[in-house]
Amino acid sequence: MEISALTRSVTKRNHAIIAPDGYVHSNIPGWKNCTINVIINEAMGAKFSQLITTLNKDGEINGETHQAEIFFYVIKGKCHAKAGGGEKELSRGHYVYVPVETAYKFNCEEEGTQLLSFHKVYEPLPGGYSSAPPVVFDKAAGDGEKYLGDPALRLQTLLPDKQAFDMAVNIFTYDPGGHLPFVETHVMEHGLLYLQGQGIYMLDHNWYPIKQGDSIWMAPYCQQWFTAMGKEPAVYIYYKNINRFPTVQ
Ligand code: UGY
Ligand code: MN
Repeated sequence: MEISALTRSVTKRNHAIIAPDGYVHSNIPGWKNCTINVIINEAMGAKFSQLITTLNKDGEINGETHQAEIFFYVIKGKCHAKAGGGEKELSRGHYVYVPVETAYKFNCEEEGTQLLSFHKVYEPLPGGYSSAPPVVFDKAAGDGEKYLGDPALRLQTLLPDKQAFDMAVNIFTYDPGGHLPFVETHVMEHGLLYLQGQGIYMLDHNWYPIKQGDSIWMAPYCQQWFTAMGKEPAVYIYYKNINRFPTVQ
């Protein structure tokens, strides 16, 4: 039996591991019949939020973005999504990017449908919100491109490579034994969710066992390295801030 005083979750100054055993639910106005877990947000020291939301019977996510854009990704199940003028049936692997000042609505088609979302205050290019990206509906497909010449690592980028976007969301696949080629030390921040597999993450010279369902926050300059273990590839989806001036403007 598990001892209830134990967890793999940690929250430190510049990184956190949040395993599902520590979830305590939240409510958001307009998000009805949902189980909401705020995994990462500003209260932690982050500059974005990461939520995992489970749509229960008659679950509905209804709202309008203001200064913050939202990226939604279907982890499992089925739902119907509307954003801006568009609408689509979504299942596992589908995603929707909702820019600033846009209405959105998700209706549950299958009880237990789970959505990952990243929320970030949008930093407009000169020209203001008129330069903001459009709504994007799409689906993650295949495994992505070989990463830095290593066939054991594959990276898939989900959002278009355009300056208007100030966030990237990527899916990283590591074959068992695959590892990051060097310890990354960078200004960009990350939020991650493990979709599959397991491995060891090094965060600021601390070593953590990680598995499917775990989330990680890495602040700017949190040093990072990962290797996949086990019999199946390790796969994580992650957020990264990109394409903007690196200091106060
Ligand atoms: O895009 C990245 O910085 C990525 N390679 N980082 C990571 O997976 N921790
Ligand atoms: Mn990185």
